[in-house]
Amino acid sequence: MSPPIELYARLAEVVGTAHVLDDPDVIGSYAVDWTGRFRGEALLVVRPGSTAEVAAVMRACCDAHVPVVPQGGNTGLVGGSVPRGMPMVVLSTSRLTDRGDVDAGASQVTLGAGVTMAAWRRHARESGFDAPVDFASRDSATVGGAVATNAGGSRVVRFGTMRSQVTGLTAVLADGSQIGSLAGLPKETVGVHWPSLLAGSEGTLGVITAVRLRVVPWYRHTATAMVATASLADAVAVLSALRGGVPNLDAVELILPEAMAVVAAHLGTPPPVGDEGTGAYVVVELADHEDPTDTLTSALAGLPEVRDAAVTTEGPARERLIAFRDRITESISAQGVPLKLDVAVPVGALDELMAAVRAALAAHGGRVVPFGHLAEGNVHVNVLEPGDPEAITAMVLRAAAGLGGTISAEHGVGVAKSRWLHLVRTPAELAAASALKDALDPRGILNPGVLAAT
Ligand code: FAD
Ligand code: 2HG
Ligand code: ZN
Repeated sequence: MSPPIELYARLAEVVGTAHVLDDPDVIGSYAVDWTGRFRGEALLVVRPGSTAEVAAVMRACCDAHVPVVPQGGNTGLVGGSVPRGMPMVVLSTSRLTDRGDVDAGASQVTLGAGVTMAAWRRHARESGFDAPVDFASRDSATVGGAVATNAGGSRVVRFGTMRSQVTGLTAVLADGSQIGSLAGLPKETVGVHWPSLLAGSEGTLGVITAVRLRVVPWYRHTATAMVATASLADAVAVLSALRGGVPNLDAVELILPEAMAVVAAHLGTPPPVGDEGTGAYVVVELADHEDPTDTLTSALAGLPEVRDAAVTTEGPARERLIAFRDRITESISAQGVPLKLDVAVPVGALDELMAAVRAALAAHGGRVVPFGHLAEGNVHVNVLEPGDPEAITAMVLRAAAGLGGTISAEHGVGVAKSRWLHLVRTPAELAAASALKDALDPRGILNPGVLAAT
């Protein structure tokens, strides 16, 4: 479908013709997601360079009743970052890359929404600080996208999810009005808190244009261990012991044997620890101003559930070890387009969750590749060649919800999980969320279909 000529002209007037893309060969990549599972049709791609330009773009699209998908690095895994169902304008944040100086006294920094997670970390480190959130798509994922999805990653055990890092933001609503502040006041109580409202809203309530984020001390020394246990229950026992008594815990990640097999084959290297009897692998990191290797080694040595362990410090040896966790997603994609389910349950219910997952696979076919973030009871249930994706999704999401958990821990709901929202939200809650959406976006032009319960 060709874009309306008047809309093209109005957008070009706002951002300049170089930043309104309409060549089908160029805009095709903006219309398919990272997994290759979700694709649609982009009417145009528009790349505003400031909050004022984002506001003018939104006013133009609102006047024309044309839907808009905000897009950052397009690394989202739930289909929320690309057009779907109908042709849409893709609003790319790739030019919103301003970076303020790190404010050491406040331990905060202001960044444009299109700054990548890796650039946030680099920028913080240049001033002796660090970014508290990290995950494998860091080179492409943007801070705006990470706030919009309330992303998690490996350091949540220490610093919390993206939501906890936002002390201020600016955003543009569907009609082009601008809200928010970048003052970053640690204390202010004046009603609606825009960061709280927009974190996790997945581009449905507003386009985030800049964020004021916390930075944390940069611990120059990281000790990393890969531990093999006989079972998932033993892995949870290791987690409990570490949480109970080990300082400076920075990550406690989970790899189940099927995922270890896939990533080890992809890397062309056998698992660094464990044997046939391994039921779970745990990646543990401590980060501190002094080398914490001895602390980690002695903590693990005292645990009866540890069958085997390898411990490394910073440098190539750590990179090799961490690749077994960081590169699982990539190794799955190398084998095909997976069904991705991102569930979490209280850690004590992980065994039951995995029993339900395996039952779903036995009943409906597919190869499960499970891994995740042990400290948050978050399992990424990836399924290759799913026999009946709908039936598997139903069983796994119902099991997670039934165990007191959630259907989306950190990737968001997008379009992939929207019809399952009723499992974790009451009719009253869904009605309130829908009323909020209608109030802020009465024409329904911001990311239609995303987070929309059906
Ligand atoms: P996009 O993918 O472009 O968009 C994601 C959603 O946010 C969409 O709904 C979009 O409309 C909205 N959005 C984007 N920018 C804005 C904005 N400025 N204003 C309003 N809405 C916006 N996630 C984790 O939580 N933990 C992990 O450990 C993790 N590991 C990953 C590893 C790999 C290899 C990959 C590919 C992904 C991983 N993810 C992980 C997913 C994570 O990269 C994304 O969810 C990320 O947070 C989204 O950032 P993005 O800039 O790519 O946003
Ligand atoms: C991770 O923890 C990411 O590595 C990606 O959240 C998860 O591929 C996935 O399912
Ligand atoms: Zn994850």
